[in-house]
Amino acid sequence: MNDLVFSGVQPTNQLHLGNYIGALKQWVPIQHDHRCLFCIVDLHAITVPQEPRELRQNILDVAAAYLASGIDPKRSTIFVQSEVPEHAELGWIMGTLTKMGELERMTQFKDKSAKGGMGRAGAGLFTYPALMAADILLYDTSAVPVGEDQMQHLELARVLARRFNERFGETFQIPQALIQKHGARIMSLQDPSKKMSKSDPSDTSKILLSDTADIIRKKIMRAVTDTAGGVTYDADKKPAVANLMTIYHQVTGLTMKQIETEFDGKGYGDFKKALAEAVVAHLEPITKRMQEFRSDPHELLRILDNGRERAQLLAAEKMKLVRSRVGLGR
Ligand code: ATP
Ligand code: LTN
Repeated sequence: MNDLVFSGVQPTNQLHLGNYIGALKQWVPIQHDHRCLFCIVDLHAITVPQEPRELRQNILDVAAAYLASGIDPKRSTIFVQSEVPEHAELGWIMGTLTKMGELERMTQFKDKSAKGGMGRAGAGLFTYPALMAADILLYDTSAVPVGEDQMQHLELARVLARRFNERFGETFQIPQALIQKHGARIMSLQDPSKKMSKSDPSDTSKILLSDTADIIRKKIMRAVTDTAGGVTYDADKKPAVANLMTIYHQVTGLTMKQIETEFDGKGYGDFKKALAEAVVAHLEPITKRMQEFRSDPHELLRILDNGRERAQLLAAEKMKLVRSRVGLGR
């Protein structure tokens, strides 16, 4: 049994607290007992238009965020997806095994293509999940720590692994999703029915990893709450407060019960003040380390070079087997 862990983030816009809690923060402890690959998925990023200069900066920003959050390049491999061309190659093969109907059901595609209509969406946006399956299967990944929004994509990766194995013989490990109980879906601070999202145009809906302490305080004090009072956890009846409690739980380590006890008899104002200070205290060292990594690109580039070499070795070996199974080449 292989125990490899793989995950990735798209270098689009700025990372927010949802990305940190749902993905990065979850990755840090896993490194201690698993081999880990953490990828910056730039080929996925270009499924919606990106400004080339900005994309290149965003790639380094994501690398800096990984490191600042506690990913240790001595333990884990950090690399850029497009620098290991086997991802695109296996993505193509996975695309040939994927049914149009399976892709049409993907809620992320439906959401992202809704504005301009399906006919205008790029074909890459449509086939995005086949490339994601390739990312995962290329390394015989056993577990993929992600936020809840990626469950559907991961389920397809499992289906494609089984389909390939049935058709061409045992080749790929079937990966599992690793989803947290509290924190897999951090919601918008302005609308608790929507997930906190990079592409949300509202600044106050999300806390960015690059926000200053004052901006974080302002955004949290302006976050919507529910009409029913009291800091008690009820995701159905009080979704806004449940979301803020989830964030508090994640940044302090307190359980929901402990949080309820701490704020028993107190109002939302007191809770939000404490939450703001806890988020600031948690993010401040991360934001600072991110800036330090960004001010020394040589160190970042060295880490990414190293990561590419390690990932490349694994990917090349796996693709040799895949090509021979499928009958490609001579
Ligand atoms: P976009 O809004 O452009 O879709 P995104 O905010 O979803 O972007 P991604 O790069 O697609 O960001 O996601 C990176 C990781 O962060 C994934 O594992 C994803 O599941 C997780 N993630 C994204 N948003 C949230 C959220 N609100 N709560 C928890 N995890 C999240
Ligand atoms: N689709 C993911 C990013 C992603 C990914 C992966 C995550 C691409 N390839 C492989 C885990 C494993 C997203 O966050 N939007």
